[in-house]
Amino acid sequence: MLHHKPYTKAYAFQDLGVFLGGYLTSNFQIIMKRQLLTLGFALACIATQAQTPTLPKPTATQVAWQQLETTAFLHFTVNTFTDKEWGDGSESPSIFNPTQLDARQWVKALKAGGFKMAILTAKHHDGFCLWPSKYTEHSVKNSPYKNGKGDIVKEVAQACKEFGLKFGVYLSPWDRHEASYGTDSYNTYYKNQLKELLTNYGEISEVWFDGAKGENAKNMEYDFKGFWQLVKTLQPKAVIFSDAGPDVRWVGNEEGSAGESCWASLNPVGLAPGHADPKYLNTGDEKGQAWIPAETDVSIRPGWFWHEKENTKVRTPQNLVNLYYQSVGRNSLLLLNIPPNNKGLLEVQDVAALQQFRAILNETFAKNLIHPAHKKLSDKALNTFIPLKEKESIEIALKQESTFDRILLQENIQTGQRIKSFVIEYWDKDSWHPFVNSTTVGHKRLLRFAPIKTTKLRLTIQEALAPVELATFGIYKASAKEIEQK
Ligand code: FUL
Repeated sequence: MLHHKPYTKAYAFQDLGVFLGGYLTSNFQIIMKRQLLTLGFALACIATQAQTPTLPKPTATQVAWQQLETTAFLHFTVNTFTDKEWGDGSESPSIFNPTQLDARQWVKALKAGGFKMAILTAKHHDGFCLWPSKYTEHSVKNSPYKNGKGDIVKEVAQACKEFGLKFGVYLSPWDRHEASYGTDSYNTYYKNQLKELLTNYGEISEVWFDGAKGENAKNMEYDFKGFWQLVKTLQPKAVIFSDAGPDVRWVGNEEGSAGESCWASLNPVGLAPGHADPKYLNTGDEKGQAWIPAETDVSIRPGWFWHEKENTKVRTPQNLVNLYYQSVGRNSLLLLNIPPNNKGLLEVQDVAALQQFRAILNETFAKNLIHPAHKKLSDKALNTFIPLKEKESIEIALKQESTFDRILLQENIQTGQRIKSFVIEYWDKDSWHPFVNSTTVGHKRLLRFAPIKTTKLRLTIQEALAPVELATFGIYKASAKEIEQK
């Protein structure tokens, strides 16, 4: 490992203290010398602080969340039976009748697709609850499903536990059914329901606060602070999603694309659910003082809910892999929606696409071609890293001359996100040739390029907010199946 101690202003001030102190020799002078040394040290501390900006850092929960990489959304409600995307709240619970519902089938398919968490729409904008809430009649308890004895939140939570996935809930603040909506007492209604979800279903790992607000929302002032406080109190390990955090943010579009440059940092002042510039959310902000990484939510189908006519429009495995590069590969997290159908099952084509998506990724990233001597860059640990300063380069040898077309970089985000721009060159006969010119890295940067054959590479950090901690460098040859068959 390279060790660097940059000669900063701080060291210069310390040296000044030593230098002045060196002139003084008597007892009095020794006291003076000590004082000067102390002065030098104090100046050194001030200068160090002025020089190293305080960059935001993630909490351990945020790091663990980001490492999940691929998570799943399950959109399911009365819309599944009415062929709509947004219900208006007037739907009768009697239409909700998924006769073959099997939450284990859902979660098993997600597991095979490598998804690490499932987030269920416990309540969408139509107000219909997938659990028998005490606070409304508009729920599964008045539906034919299991003769009103069903609890789909419970079934999914249990299936997640069985298959080792984390579980999260979406509880839409916008409610087009509830009579108290639009008055302050709706906040109490909402908190009561949130409390049911946070206390009766085991560990909740993410709570999704949607920003949509519609026509009956004119006077509604949501008590988001109170909602979030409840989550922090009842499920302290859960991350809270909304457009602008507090823990994780929206990526700013529903097409599955994080910014080409994507900072986990953000300045959330003045932002609120439904009130944030999508472009700002898409790239984040290198000057942002809060760590609020981007979550990329996108559906495997054109709609968020199941529609029979969209059975032929399921994304291909290659298209899903593309989404992975555009989200996880740009310092974000993929939240892919796979909607159950009106029987209560995931469709076979969706299940097959998930499984093949994961097979392609597994094949591509099976073998890192880097030389084993670069252990710190090839082990999976974040805290074994190579420190690199701005303008500094590192040569990276391959195990043997090989052809490859993918590179993976990771920073030790535990101490923040620092790389602003970098270049990668390959060695050919007697000179270096640049072939990658890129920007942010953060948790993960994936690069795709035409195949290159070489024995070594050179990475140069061009700009960085602070000394870089390079945790991973991966060199791969993509699976042939990644190329979409037309
Ligand atoms: C949006 C909602 O309006 C959509 O129906 C969907 O739930 C999506 C994930 O969030 O704001």
